[in-house]
Amino acid sequence: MFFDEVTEPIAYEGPESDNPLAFRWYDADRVVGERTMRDHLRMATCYWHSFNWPGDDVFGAGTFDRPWLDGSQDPMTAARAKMAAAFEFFDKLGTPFYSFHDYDMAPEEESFAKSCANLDALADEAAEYMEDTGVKLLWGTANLFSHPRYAAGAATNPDPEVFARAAAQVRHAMDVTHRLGGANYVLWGGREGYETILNTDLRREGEQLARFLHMVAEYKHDIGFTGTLLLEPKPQEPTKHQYDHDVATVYGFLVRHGLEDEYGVNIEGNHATLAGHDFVHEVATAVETGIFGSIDANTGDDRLGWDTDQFPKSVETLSLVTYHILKGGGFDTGGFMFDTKLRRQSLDRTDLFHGHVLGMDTLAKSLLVAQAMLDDSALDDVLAERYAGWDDELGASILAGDHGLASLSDHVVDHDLDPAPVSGRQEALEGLVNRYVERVA
Ligand code: XLS
Ligand code: NI
Ligand code: NI
Repeated sequence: MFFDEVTEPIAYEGPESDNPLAFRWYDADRVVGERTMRDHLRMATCYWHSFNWPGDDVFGAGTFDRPWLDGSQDPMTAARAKMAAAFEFFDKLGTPFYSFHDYDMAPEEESFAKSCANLDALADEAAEYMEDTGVKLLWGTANLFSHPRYAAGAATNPDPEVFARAAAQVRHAMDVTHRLGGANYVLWGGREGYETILNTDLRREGEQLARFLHMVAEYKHDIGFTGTLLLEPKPQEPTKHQYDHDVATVYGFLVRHGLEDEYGVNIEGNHATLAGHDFVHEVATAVETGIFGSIDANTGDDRLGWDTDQFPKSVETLSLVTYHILKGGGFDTGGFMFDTKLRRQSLDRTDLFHGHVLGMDTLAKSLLVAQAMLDDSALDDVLAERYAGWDDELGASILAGDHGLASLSDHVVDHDLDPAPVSGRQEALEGLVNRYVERVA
């Protein structure tokens, strides 16, 4: 046992509870609209920040109490201890899913074949833990950014041998994800970007990336993997310019290369704000373009311009996000995955529970707010009224293509048109959303 301070699974105790290790809003079996909270939110814990990261930063060493990361152990023994800790945590916390990178789970070796053998052996053990605990895999992915060989990119590397190495790695990570019943496979292109245009051929790198993504999609069909392929947009960090800048950029790239039916997006809250967008903007754009897939549920700091990956805590922000997800029909294969890091001073193992309980309760309460707004058509009615003209004769005939500039010009002159501006009522609507947040129960 690694989490001795938490002896029982975290339980729902209701909003009045002061127990910091109980849920005040997340009541897994509670039915909200047409699904239980568990099935709506499909929450997942991540292997990397939670179990692989010792709490180091660019200025200092690890601060966390993580015995399974003890570097003096044999790497496979340490990986097994880490897996035991991870599944004990998932089970006590009650997130129904988890996610991992290949080399979070298994130690990477100099030889690719040996790294694959490590991962295969550990994946077999993960399958047993999954069977015993009922925890499922939301998604798997390959780490194509940590090793120095990927410093200049994986698929977008100037050296085709690096491309080949990345392809081999993704193939194996997809095989393992498939074997473990993963609901999705994610590609985050942390190094698929560039530092300076002086050494970068944008045309070549774009073509390389498209070829890579076509190969991944072909392989998915070859092996009969039925999960969803997801790209995770991020504008920068670690590279200065990342090609998957935001949802709209990814959508344009997919359409340009005929990939829009093969890929969706995994939208991360902190990446949205790094791109200069509201989190909900990214979600609404994905829903509207038909590529919404999954969420990395985290948040940045209001004043820090980097990916701090904090646990989500704003019900207001997440209510709007969840509202747009519900409007789009809810999650299909995706879910809310905690791609979240504790602060470096949150040293104790139990702090991992505090972070996740905070995030899970925030999402659960947000779901209730979103469902209430949906049930009352509160925001839908506003839109219907605001755009009503487009359903009337003039609007409909414009959209149907019955007009050109000349005929519209005649229309304006004939009717002496002088449309009056109307209020957008932003503050009234913000107050409306606040009332939902206040009154939810
Ligand atoms: C980093 C990304 C990463 C992906 C998985 O910023 O969020 O954690 O989610 O490779
Ligand atoms: Ni992420
Ligand atoms: Ni991130």
